[in-house]
Amino acid sequence: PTIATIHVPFDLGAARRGASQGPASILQAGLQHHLEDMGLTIESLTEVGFGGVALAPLDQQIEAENLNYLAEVLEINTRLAEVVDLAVKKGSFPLILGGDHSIAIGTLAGLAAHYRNLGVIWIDAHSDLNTAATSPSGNIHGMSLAVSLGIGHPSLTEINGVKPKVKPENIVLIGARSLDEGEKKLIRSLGIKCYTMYDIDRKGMANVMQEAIDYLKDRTDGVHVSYDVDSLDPIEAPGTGTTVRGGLQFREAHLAVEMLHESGLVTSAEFVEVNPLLDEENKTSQLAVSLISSLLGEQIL
Ligand code: DIR
Ligand code: MN
Ligand code: MN
Ligand code: MN
Repeated sequence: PTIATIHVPFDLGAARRGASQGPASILQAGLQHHLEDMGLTIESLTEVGFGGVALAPLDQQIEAENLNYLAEVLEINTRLAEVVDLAVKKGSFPLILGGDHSIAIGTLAGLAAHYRNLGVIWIDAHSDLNTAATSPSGNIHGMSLAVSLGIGHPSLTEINGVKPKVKPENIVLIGARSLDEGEKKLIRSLGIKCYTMYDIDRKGMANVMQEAIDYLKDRTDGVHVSYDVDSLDPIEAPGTGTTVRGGLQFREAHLAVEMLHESGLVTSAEFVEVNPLLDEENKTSQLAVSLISSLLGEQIL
């Protein structure tokens, strides 16, 4: 299908500014040409932003504790959900470029209405399963998967009506190595499938991905890949706001998306948390281009 590229230059869900420059930087690193060289058809790019409208006063209208920039996160995700919804309606493959990971709220809200059982592969050093009550930071990019499960501030869980957007049994976490106490409890109590770095070390990425694919294949009618670049080791991806040592190696990260492409299950994807302000010679943006290409079918030979 045609690829609908959706840029979301937003970083108020994160701990640090700069992820808002991720989409431009990934584009600058040659995404468009690369995908066209692969023979893919790319729709003209859509940007989801505030269009110069200041939203600060809205902040006081929503009662919320430990939810930083809730009004802005709500607004951007409401807009993103509409754009993603439209892209799916048109039969395109939505490719969302973040932006911090709070934008998964809008992505999944836009996708949800089109699937009975949407699968989600969440590739991340974190699980983003916090709530205002469990979050150590108040940053909503650490809560987006919980919100998508219907757990969180009602203004966020109710975007686009459908609630929840995804069921716990249709989620697979890959690459986790920094989980907060409340997140661990939620993973256990909901029985969410979670392949930590320990599991990847133990079984190897090929086995982990095969298990993940086999697990999702029969129970889902579409699979969304939510790829946080902090899943990679900081040596490979220094340009991101919350690096954690002991992450995915370059080839492990690629093998995961190569196998996902091969599975034929993937129906949408987002790449988030690229922060060019923290990057070294655009390494992380270039990495994003290469991961996106692999997910969309680029092969070595
Ligand atoms: C941490 C960091 N668990 C939090 N989360 C991040 O603030 O909730 N997610 N960085 O990608
Ligand atoms: Mn994340
Ligand atoms: Mn992360
Ligand atoms: Mn290439």
